Amino acid sequence: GLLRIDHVGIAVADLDEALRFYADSFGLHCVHQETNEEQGVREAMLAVGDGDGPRLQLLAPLRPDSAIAKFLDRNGPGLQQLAYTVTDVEAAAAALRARGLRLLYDAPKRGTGGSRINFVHPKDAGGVLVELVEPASGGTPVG
Ligand code: MC0
Repeated sequence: GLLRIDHVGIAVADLDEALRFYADSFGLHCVHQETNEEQGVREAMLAVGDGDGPRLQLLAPLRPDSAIAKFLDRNGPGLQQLAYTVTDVEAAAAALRARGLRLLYDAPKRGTGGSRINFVHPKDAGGVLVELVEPASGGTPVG
């Protein structure tokens, strides 16, 4: 099942500019930054409050043909995805497939910090791109 909200992803055109905006306007700071070539993104994770809860993920495109670039072209900057932590991404994906939802990948891909990820197509999830995240640690609940 879904353990908790892992992060909320926001598409931005320029990562450095967005990081300055979130620091200056909301006092939110980056705790992790990484480039994911396969996903075509530069991404930053921002902690909220004590940092134990869900994070904010800023996603900037690396290439014009990437998912984030397409999203920005269509919608402009804004909420792009809702990610849930799961213990076992393959099991979670199989359970959703069995309920008739389309998963984007046959097998998990690599996400933030060595996590394993898959996505539910937004058309099968009420207009929300849902990401499943199995953390590198194996999804042990925090707190
Ligand atoms: C597209 N649609 C969305 C959407 N993206 N609806 C809600 N949220 C989104 N983010 C809607 C469009 O408006 C359109 O609706 C329909 O879906 C188009 O579906 P499509 O033609 O099948 O697909 P595309 O080409 O628009 O691509 C959407 C898709 C793509 C979700 C398949 O973005 C994708 O593969 N995403 C998964 C990978 C990803 O997002 N990577 C970046 C984050 P209408 O009604 O106009 O037909 S990387 C990440 O997140 C990693 C680093 C991590 O967290 O660890």
